[in-house]
Amino acid sequence: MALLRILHHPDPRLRRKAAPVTQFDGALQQLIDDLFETMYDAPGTGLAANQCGVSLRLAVMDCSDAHNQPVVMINPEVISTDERREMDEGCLSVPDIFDKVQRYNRLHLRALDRNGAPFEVCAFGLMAQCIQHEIDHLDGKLYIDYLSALKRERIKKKLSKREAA
Ligand code: GNR
Ligand code: NI
Repeated sequence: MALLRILHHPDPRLRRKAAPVTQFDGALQQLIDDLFETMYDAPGTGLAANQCGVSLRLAVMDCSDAHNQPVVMINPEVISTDERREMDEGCLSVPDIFDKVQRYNRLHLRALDRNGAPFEVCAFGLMAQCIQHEIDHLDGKLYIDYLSALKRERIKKKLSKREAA
């Protein structure tokens, strides 16, 4: 097990579309374990592989209070959604910044588990929000993309200044 380094905005690696996972080998199991360790350590409710510089369509999540409901989603697809509503959101790659974004309250997800077996879940609330947030990461998107250009510019300046310090 190892803690991975989480990339921060505006790192260009966060902007690449991640590639589907095709090999469910030992290296993948190791990566999944490391992502969980890094997510729980952060702490965060989710972590996408490309936040740690690995450009694969894979994310880990745990939206439970007791941190005892680990979920792995590989090559995820959203099958259906309901209406959107405004939710507070943050991101480990955009540290210490929070804002409101529109997210679907419920969605139906299809994905592969860590062994490559397909599963489907209906998620709502924080879990649904987290799934949308992580799939955005896999597509090279960040939640700040939904904010105004002015807000985004301010956030980039703040984080760039901090990285340089
Ligand atoms: O820890 C996290 N909290 C969170 C809160 C609201 C919506 C999404 C998230 S995910 C975030 C961890 C993270 O950056 N995952 O990519
Ligand atoms: Ni994030």
